[in-house]
Amino acid sequence: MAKSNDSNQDHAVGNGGETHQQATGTTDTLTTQQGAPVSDDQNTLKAGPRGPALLEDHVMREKVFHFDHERIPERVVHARGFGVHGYFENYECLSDITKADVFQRAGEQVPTFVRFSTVLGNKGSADLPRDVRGFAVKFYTKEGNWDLVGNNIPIFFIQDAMKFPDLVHAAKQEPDRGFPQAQSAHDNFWDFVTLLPESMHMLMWAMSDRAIPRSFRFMEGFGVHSFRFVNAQGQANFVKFHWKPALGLQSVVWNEALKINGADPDFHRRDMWDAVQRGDFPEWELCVQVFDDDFADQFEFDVLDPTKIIPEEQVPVRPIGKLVLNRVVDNFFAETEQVAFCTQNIVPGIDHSNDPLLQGRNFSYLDTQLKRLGGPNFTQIPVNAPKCPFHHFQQDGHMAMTNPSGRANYEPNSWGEDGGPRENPETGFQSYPEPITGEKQRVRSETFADHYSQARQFYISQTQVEQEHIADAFVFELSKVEREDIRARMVGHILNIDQDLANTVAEGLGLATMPEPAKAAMPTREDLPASPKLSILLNGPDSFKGRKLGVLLSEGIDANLLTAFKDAVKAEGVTLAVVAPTIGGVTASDGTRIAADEKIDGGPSVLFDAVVVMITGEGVKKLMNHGPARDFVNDAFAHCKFIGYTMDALPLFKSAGLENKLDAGCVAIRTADDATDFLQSCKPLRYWPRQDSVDTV
Ligand code: HDE
Repeated sequence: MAKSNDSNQDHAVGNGGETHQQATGTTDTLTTQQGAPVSDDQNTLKAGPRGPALLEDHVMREKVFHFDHERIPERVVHARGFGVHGYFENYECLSDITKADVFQRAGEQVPTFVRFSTVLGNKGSADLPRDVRGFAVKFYTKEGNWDLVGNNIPIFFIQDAMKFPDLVHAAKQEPDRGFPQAQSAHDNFWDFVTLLPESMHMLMWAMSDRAIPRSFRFMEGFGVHSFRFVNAQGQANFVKFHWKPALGLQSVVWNEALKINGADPDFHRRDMWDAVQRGDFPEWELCVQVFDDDFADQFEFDVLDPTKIIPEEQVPVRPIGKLVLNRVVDNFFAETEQVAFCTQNIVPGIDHSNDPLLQGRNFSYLDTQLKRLGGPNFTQIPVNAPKCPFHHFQQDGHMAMTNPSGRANYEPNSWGEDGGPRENPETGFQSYPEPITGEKQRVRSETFADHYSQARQFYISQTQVEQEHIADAFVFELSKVEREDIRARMVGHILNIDQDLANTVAEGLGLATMPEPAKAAMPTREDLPASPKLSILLNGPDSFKGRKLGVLLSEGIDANLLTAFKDAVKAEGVTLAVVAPTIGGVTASDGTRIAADEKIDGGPSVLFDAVVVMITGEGVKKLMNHGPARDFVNDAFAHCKFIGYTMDALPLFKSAGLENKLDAGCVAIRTADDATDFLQSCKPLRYWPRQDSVDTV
C-alpha cells in the first residue's frame, strides 16, 4: 500500500485509491464485536479484486447485520426528544407532608435525567411545531426511581385513558396519506376535538403561545394530575407539581416558529446543548400545590379531572427544591432514546390519585417500554437503572445482565442469610389506604361535565397581545381544515368560551354565517376571576439574561463598538452571535479579523432574541439589495424584536420598506456607551406595542 497524509492522520492508500487509516502505537485496533482484530475496514472479502463477494466474510456480515438493526421503534408520541442530566436539590425537610426520601433533608441532591419532547412529530421532525412539550423527569432517589412524566401545559385534552388512542390517531399524520407531519392543523384533529368538548380548555392552551416556547429553558412544566403526598403517619394530602424556569417564561411568535423550523429544525435541542456546554446550566424550581380532601370537596371542579387546573391564586405554589441541568448525554441513543419513563415509578411518600387518565397511564407506559426496548430488562440499561441498591428475584429474559447470584431465586425459602432479600413492612411502599366503594360501571363522573368555564378563565387571564395570538392560531389552524362544517363547529364551541374571540375567528375564517353555540353539558361560568399567573407576558423575567443577540456586521465596522457589545452581553449573561456576509467573517476598522458564527442567509434574525445591525456606509451598499439582509431586518421588525442599528445601516431599513416605521423598539447605536443601554432596553424581550402595526405575527 502507498503512504499518504492529510491534515488528520497519515494514511495508507489501497489498490483502488481508497483511504486506509491504520492503528498506530496510540490508537486502538478496530475489532469485531467479538473482539477479533480487523485488518481492512474498507473492502469485503471477494474472489479476486473484481470478483463476487464471499458469504464467508464474517467481518462485513457482522458489521452490516448490526447496522440493519440500529433502529428501535420510535415512541408513538413524544418521539422527538432531547435528554439532559442534572440534579435535584431539596430545600427543606417536608416530613410533615411526605415521607418521600428525596424531600427529607435540606440541601441534599439526587441525580436526575430529564427528557424534553414534542408530542406529535416523528423523530426527525422539527423542534417548533405548534404542539405540547413533554417534560419528563427521572429522579434517582435513595428509595428508588421516581418518574414525574409531565408536560409544559398543566392540563390535557381528554379525561379518560380510553380516548388516548383516538386522540393520537386523530392528531398525528392522517393514515391514508401519511401527512401532515407534526401538526394539528388538519381535518382529522379538528374533527375529533370538536366532537370532544372536554378538550376545549386544552385547546385554548394549545392555541396560545405556550405551544411555541422559545426554548425548553423558558417553559414551565407540570405533573398535570393530582397526586398524593403521604407522610410517615399515613396522612395524605393531594399534590400538584409545577416546574418554574429560573429564566422566566418566553415564547416565539407563530410566523417566527414557521421560519425557525426551516432555518434550524434543531432550534430547541441546540439551545439546550449550547447552554449546558457553556456552563449556563438551566434551572427550574419544583413547586407544589398541596391541598387536603376538604379543599378537594369544596373546589369548583373535580381535582381528579385532568382538564382542570387549580389557579395559583386559589392554592399558592410552594417552592420545595431546584432542578439544575448540567451535563449533556454521552450518547444520544443510549440515554435519550433508551430512557424509559413510567408514571407508575413512584416511591414511598408519593402516591397516585384516582384520576382516570393517570390510572390508564399507569398501565400504558410499561407496555410501551417492553415494545420499544424489546424485553423486560430495560431497567438494566444504565439510564434506567436505579442508583440506589436493589435486590429482587426477577431473572432471565432478553439481554439479562444483572441476574441475581446464589442458589435462592424464590422466597419464602430456607436458606437463611443466603436466602436473598425479604419484604419490609416498615420501609416498603404502602399505598394510601383510601376507602373505595362503588358499583362496577363504565361511566364518566358528572363532576367532569363543565367543559368551558376554565377555557374562558384561561382566555380572560391573557393580555391583549396574547389573546390576539390565540385568535390568530385558531384562524391559522382552522384555515388548514378542508371541511367548512368542522371549522364552523369549532367556532360554535368558541362561542361558549368568549363571544369576541368567536367573532374574530369567524371573521378570520370568512365564515358566511355564525353557527349556533355548541350544546353544552353545563353552562359556562362567567364568575371565575382572571388568573394572572396563566399569562406568559405577565410573568416575564424582565431580564435579557440567557437570551441571544444576533449582530449583523459588514467589512470595516467599528472595532470598539463590537467590543462594547461583547462586554455588555457578558455582563448581562447574554450570548452574542456574529452574522456576516461570508462565514469567513469581516475585518474591523482596526484591522482585527472577526470570525462569523453564521453567514447571513444561514443566520436569519428569527434565530435571535434581539438584533443589532452594525454596518458601515460601504457595507450597506452591498447589503441593501441583498434579500437575506432585508429579510433579517424585516423579520426582526415584524416579530416585534428590539433592533439596534448604526446610522450607516439606515439605507438597509429603507430598502426593506421600514424607513418611516422605526419606533421606540428600534434604537440608534452611536457610541460604545449605547451598547449597555440597548441591552437594558431589550429586557421586555419584545416590543409589543408594534404588534398592531405589523400583520405577520
Ligand atoms: Fe404519555 N405516553 N400517555 N402523557 N407521555 C408516552 O411512553 C400515554 C399523557 C408524556 O420523554 C409513551 O415512552 C397514555 C399525559 C410524556 O420518554 C406512551 C396516556 C401526559 C412522554 C404514553 C398519556 C403525558 C409520554 C410513548 C393517556 C402529561 C414522553 C413513549 C392515558 C402529564 C416520555 C413512551 C419520554 C410518553 C402513553 C397521556 C406525558 C405511549 C396511554 C396526560 C412527557 O406510553
